[in-house]
Amino acid sequence: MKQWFRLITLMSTLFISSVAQAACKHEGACSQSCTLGPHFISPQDGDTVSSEILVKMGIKGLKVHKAGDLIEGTGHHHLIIDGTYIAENETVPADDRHIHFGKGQTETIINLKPGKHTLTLQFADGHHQSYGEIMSRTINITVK
Ligand SMILES: [Cu+2]
Repeated sequence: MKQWFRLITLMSTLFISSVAQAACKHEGACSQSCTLGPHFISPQDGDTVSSEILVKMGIKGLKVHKAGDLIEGTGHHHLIIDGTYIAENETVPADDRHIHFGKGQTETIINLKPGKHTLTLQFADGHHQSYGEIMSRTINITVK
């Protein structure tokens, strides 16, 4: 009886670790998508891309919701081009380098000039007030 119990415990441990491994199969993707906060599904940090860039945004730990409604645990994405994260509770500016996705969008196409650029995702609440550095993610890309 004891051995049977031990076998079940071992099997469930193996099962859980294999599930965890499957979720984190690609280490690069894991370091982003397994951590709380926003992450880039594409492009990835260090990528070289053409000038028209499809940006896909993900979020872990909070839910995407349209701007205007202030609901705890929700917010929307902001893409900051060649800038930095917005301090907690500060309003995310709205200009051509700070793009709001207030309809709850999770992908967009941007055009950048050739050279090195940074892209920052900033998650903010329904009133565009930043959740701070912890809810931001910056990657470096090269446009050819
Ligand atoms: Cu916003």
